Amino acid sequence: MKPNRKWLLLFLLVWLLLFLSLLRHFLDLRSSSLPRSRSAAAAGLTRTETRRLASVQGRIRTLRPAGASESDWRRRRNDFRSRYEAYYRSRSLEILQRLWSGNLTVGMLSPRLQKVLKVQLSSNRHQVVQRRSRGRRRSGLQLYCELKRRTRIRTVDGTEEPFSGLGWDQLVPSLPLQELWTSQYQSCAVVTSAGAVLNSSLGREIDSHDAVLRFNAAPTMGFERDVGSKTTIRIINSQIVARPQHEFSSSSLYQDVPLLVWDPAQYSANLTEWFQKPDFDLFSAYAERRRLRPQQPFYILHPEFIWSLWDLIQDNTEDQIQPNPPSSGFTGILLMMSLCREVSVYEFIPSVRRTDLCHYYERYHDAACTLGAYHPLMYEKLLIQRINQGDQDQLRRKGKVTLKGFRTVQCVS
Ligand code: NCC
Repeated sequence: MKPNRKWLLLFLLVWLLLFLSLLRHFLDLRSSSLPRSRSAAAAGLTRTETRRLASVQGRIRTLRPAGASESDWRRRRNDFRSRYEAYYRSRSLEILQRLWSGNLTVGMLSPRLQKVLKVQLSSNRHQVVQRRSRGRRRSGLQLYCELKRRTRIRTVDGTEEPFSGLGWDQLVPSLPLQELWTSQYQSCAVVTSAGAVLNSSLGREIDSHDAVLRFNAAPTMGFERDVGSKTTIRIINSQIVARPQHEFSSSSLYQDVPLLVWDPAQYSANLTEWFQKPDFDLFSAYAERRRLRPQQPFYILHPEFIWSLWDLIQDNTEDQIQPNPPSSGFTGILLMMSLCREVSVYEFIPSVRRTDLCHYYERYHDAACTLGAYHPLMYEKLLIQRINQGDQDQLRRKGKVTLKGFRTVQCVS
């Protein structure tokens, strides 16, 4: 190559680099001059960036906007997140005290807090037929009796279409879930997966119960001091069986223990419609596990049961609740109240250890895990608070609620 051509090429390259860096600078300026929401503006984020951050119900996984360098974006994202979290923390004691005393409604939360808690009231993806609350606030005993009257645990038993046509009456366990344990348990523990369980040293107390219920991917190994090691039954949602990252077929979490899986059908769907379009495909993994391990008691909650619990929560709440199924936690508490004489629930209603750490077993922070987001979680917690038989000290210090099993209290109808 001639020396002149070489210089020309070098010159063009320098100009190209200069042009690109000017373009990047220009884009940065443009995005920062767009209108912003107040809190996002404080954190230096555009509205699009804010929406991106707030849109994901689970982990805050976001795309870096064009023009922002990785480190710059990460810095701004963390800044935004910590401002939101700081705001939540500054209000969380007040929220907690209201929850402990049962005096909390969504209306009491500022729009900003509702946003932090990602309260989802607007979308109705399960086509729930909304109902008006009767507006009558029942006493603790009346509420307990209403829960007792309306909690009829139901699992898919293979006798209804399409399952009967598929021979599922032979596939599901021959013993109904309610008859799995011959005698009724005296005392049971429900251990939520909340981050606040960490450093609780509750493990020994939890293990002293006759039966312990755990949820989803919550492990005991490595956390024995805080959560104990006994697991009598595990409730899992359909994401656990359907999403590869949970390794349902190989993980020891889901073996050698009775399992109860649930999946939200559309509110008014029949079983055939649900079978054709579940939220996450639980059916193939279920059938496979039943064939491979027929000895493992494994049940599918009937979707009508799930929605009957939603009706129950709505009928006893003055606010309009999220049109989404109750959390595994609420379902689990009612299950154990049907099976046990006394139920201790840990960190469903948060203790003084409250934290925005979502789960005790992973480093992921999101205040919405405890009170908001998809499930009508806050309302579930308020109902459980109303029937708590334990004292305030146990609630505040241990996050422990004590409930009487359904068979121990006589209700006059
Ligand atoms: O988080 P999750 O719940 O598995 O927790 C089990 C139950 O513990 C109670 N909980 C949990 C965390 C927290 N900070 N406070 C709490 O009170 C709740 O009662 C909760 O039900 C579920 O209910 O099945 C849920 O499952 C997760 C997720 O699918 C599984 O963990 C599998 O990864 C859902 N999160 C997402 O889908 C992102 C969660 O909404 C409900």
